[in-house]
Amino acid sequence: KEIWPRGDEKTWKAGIRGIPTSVSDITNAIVYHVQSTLARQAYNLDNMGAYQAVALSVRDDLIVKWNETQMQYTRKQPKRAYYLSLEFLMGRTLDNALLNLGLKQQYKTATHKLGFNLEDLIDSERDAALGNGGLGRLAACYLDSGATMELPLWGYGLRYHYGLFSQHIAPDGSQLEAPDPWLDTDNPWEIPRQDVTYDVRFYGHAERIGNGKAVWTGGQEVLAVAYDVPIPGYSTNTVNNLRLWDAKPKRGFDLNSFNAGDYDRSIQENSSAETLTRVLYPNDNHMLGKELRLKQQAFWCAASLSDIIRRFKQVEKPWAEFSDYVSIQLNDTHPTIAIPELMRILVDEEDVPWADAWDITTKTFFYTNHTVLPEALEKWAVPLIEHVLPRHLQIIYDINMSFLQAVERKWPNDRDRLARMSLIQEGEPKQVRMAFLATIGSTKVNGVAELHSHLVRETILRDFVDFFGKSKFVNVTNGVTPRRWLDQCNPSLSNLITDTIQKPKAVWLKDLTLLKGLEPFAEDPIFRKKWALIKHNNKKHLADYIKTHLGITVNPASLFDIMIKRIHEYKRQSLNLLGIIHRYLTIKAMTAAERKKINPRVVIFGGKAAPGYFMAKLIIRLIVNVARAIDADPDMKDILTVVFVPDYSVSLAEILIPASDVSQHISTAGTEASGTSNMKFCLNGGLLLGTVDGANIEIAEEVDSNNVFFFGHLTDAVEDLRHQHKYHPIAVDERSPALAAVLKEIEGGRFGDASVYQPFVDTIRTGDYYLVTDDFDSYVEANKMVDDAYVKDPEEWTKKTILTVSRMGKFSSDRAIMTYAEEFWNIEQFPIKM
Ligand code: B1N
Repeated sequence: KEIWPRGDEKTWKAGIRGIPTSVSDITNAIVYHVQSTLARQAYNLDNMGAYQAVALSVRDDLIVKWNETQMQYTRKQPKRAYYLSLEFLMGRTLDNALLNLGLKQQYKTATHKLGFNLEDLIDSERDAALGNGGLGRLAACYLDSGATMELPLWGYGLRYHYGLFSQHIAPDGSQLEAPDPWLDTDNPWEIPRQDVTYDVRFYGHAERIGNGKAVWTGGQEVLAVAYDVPIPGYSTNTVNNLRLWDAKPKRGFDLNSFNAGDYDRSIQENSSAETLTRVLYPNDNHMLGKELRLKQQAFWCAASLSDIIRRFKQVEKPWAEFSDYVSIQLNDTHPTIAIPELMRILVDEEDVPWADAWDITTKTFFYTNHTVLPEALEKWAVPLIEHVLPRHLQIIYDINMSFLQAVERKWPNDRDRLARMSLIQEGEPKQVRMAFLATIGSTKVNGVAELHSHLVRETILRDFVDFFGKSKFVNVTNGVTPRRWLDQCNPSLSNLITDTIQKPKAVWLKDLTLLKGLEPFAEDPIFRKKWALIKHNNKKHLADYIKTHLGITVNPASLFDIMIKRIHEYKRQSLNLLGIIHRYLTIKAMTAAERKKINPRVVIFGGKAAPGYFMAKLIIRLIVNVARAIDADPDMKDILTVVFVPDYSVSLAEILIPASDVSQHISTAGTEASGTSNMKFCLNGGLLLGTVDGANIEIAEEVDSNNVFFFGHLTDAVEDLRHQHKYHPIAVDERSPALAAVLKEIEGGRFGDASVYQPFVDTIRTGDYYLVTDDFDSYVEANKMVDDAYVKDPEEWTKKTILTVSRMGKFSSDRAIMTYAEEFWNIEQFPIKM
C-alpha cells in the first residue's frame, strides 16, 4: 500500500537529502553538526568533539541508504531472515562505515581541511563491546556480510547499558574488572525508536482453557523500546538493520503506589524493569542459571517476535505462509525460548491449532550450536521457568509430551532412550535442556566447523540424528569479514594485494577466493621483499603501542608470537605459559655464546577471564608475573620477552593481528568449536601454531599442512587419555620430565609466592582434564620447528605466509552467510536501486 505524503509532494521531494560526496559538501555537513547538533564552535573543538561531528555526518549518509533499503523491502516484501544473538561484538563503527560507503578518502581530506587527522578521530571512538568473544564477533561479521551480499537480513539483540567489563591489572598481577559505561558518551550509531515498543510479561499466572490454549495474566509488564543500528554493506546500497531492545518500565512509575503515598515502592518497579538491559553477562562458554539472564532472554525473544509478526501482518497472508516470509537463526541456545514464545502467540493469541502452530514454528527456526563443552550447555531449572514464564513451561511440557510419544512410536519400550531424549532432565531440580528444545524446534541444526559438527552429531545430539535423520544436522564453517579483518586493519597489505592480483578492491574484497592470484608471486623475490616489509612495519606499529601503553620495549626483529582469546582452561593459555617457562629455563642453562644463536621471541597474550572464573584469573596472574620475572632478568634481554596486553578488545585485535608471525590456537583437541581469530591471523600472513581442532583443521587443508605447525593428541585419543588420568594416574615427572621441571620452578617460588599458584599447579598434577601434560613435549617440539623455520630460511618463511594468505578465500564470512541464505533460510539477494 502506497502511503502518500501529506502536503505538497514536490516540497517533500525537494527536501530529501542525498549523500554528499564532494569534499566541500562533506566539510559543510561536519561544520553543521559541530555548530547545530553539538552546539560547539571551531575554537573549542577537541578530537572527541570532531569525532562526534564526523560520526553524525556519516550517520546521515547511512540513514539515506537505510531508509531506501527498508522502503524497498517493505514495498517488495522479499522473504527475510533474522539473526537472533544475545551478543553483537561490533567494535568501532566509523572506519567501517567510511570504508563500506566508499567515502574514506573524501572524509580524510575534509577532516584535514578542518584541521583534524581522520585516523585520530577514528581512534577516539569507544568500542561497542556487546559481546564476550568469538560468538559475538561472529554475529558482527555475519551482519557485515549479510549487507554486503545484499541479503534482507536483520539482527536482533539487547542494548546493554554496560558492555563487557574493562580489564585492569592490579599491582600483584591479577585481573581487576571495571564497568564499561559505553553509552555515557553519546552514541551516534543508534537511532532511538520511541515509537517502536512492545509489552513483555513476566511471572503471573497461566490458566489452561482447553485445546492446548491458555490465558496468561498478572505479573510484571516491561516495555521493550527499539534502538536501530544501521549496518552498511561494502560497496552496495544496502544498509540493513540491527535492532537492539532496551527495557523501560511500562508506566513511568507505579501510579497506584504513588497515589497511596508509597513513593519508594513506586520507584522500585521502575528500577527492576531497567535492570533488565543493564549489563552483558561476562561469561564465555559457561552457563550460569541466573534469573535475570533468563529474563533477558525472554524479553529479547518476545520483543523480537512481536516485531517480526507485526511486519508479517503487513503482507496480509495466512499463518501457514509465515515461514515463506520469515526465517529465524538462533545463535546458540540463548534465544531458544523464542520457540515456545512463537507457539504461545500462535496458539493463545492467534487461535492457530496446536499442530499447525508447531509446523509453522519448526519451519521458521534454525539452530547453530557453538560448543560441546558440558558446562556451557544451557539448562534452566524447571521451578525458575515456572516462576518467570509459567505459560512457556506449560508449552515446553506439551512439546515434550508429543515429542516423546513420537520417540516411543519409533522405539517402543526404550525407557533409557526416552529419558536421554526428554526435554526435561530428571533431578533436583528438574532442568530443561535448551539444546534439545532448539533441535526439535528447528528445521536445521549446524555446528561451526567440520570437526565440531561431527562431534555434535556423534555426541550431544546423537539420539536426535537417529530420530530425525542425518540431513537435518549439517556444518557451516565460520568465516570472518575481510573488510574489517584485512582491508581496515592492514591497509598496506590490502593495497599490495590489489596492485598484485590486478583486481579492483571492490571486487576481490567481495570474492575472497581471488586471493589465489597471489600464489605465483610467492616465487618473486621483489614481491616477497615488499610483503615482508609490510609485516615488519605492522610489528613496529605494535611495538610502538606496547611502548606507549605498557612502557615495555620489544624489538620488531624478533618473532612475534601472539595468543589472544578469552582465558579458559580448555584454550590452554597454561600450555603456552608453561612452554615459555621451559624456554626460559633452557636459555638460562646456556652459555652466553649459545644464547647469541637464539632466535629472539616476543610472546604476547591478551584476553579477559570471566570475573567468577577463579582458575582463569589465576592463570592471568601467573602470566603477568612470569612476564615480570623474565623482564627483570638481564640474561633474557632481546632474547625472550613476554607481554600481557590488558583490556583485549576488537580494536586491539585490529592492531595485534596484522603484527603476528605466529599465533597460537592450542585448545585440547575436540574442545574449540571453530575459532575465528585463527582465520584472521592467517589472512594477515601470520602462521598458525595449533592443535588439530576446530577450524584449524580446515585452514591446514586449504593452505597445505606444510604451512601450519600442528602438534598434540587428536580428538579420538582424548577420551582414553582422560580415562587413564583418572584410573591409572602416572606422575608428571614420569610423563614429561621437562614439564615437571617447569612446575617445580613455580612451586619453588621463582614467580612469586608459590602457595598462590598451587591450585593451578594442582590442576596439572592431578586430573589434568585438558591434557596439558600429554601434549607438552610435542608442543615444545612444535615451537622448535617454528624457530627453525623462522631463523634458518626467512625467504621460505615469507613464501609460506604468502601462500597462506592466497589460500584463505574459503574463510570469508560472505561464503558462510551465503550458505545460510541458500541452504537454510531460502532468501534471495535483493539489490537496492538508488
Ligand atoms: O563461538 C565461536 C567459535 O569460533 C568458538 O570456538 C566458540 O568457543 C564460541 C555461552 C558461548 N561457543 N560458545 C560460546 C559464549 C557465551 C555464552 O554465554 C557460550 N562461544 C562460543 C563462534 O562460533
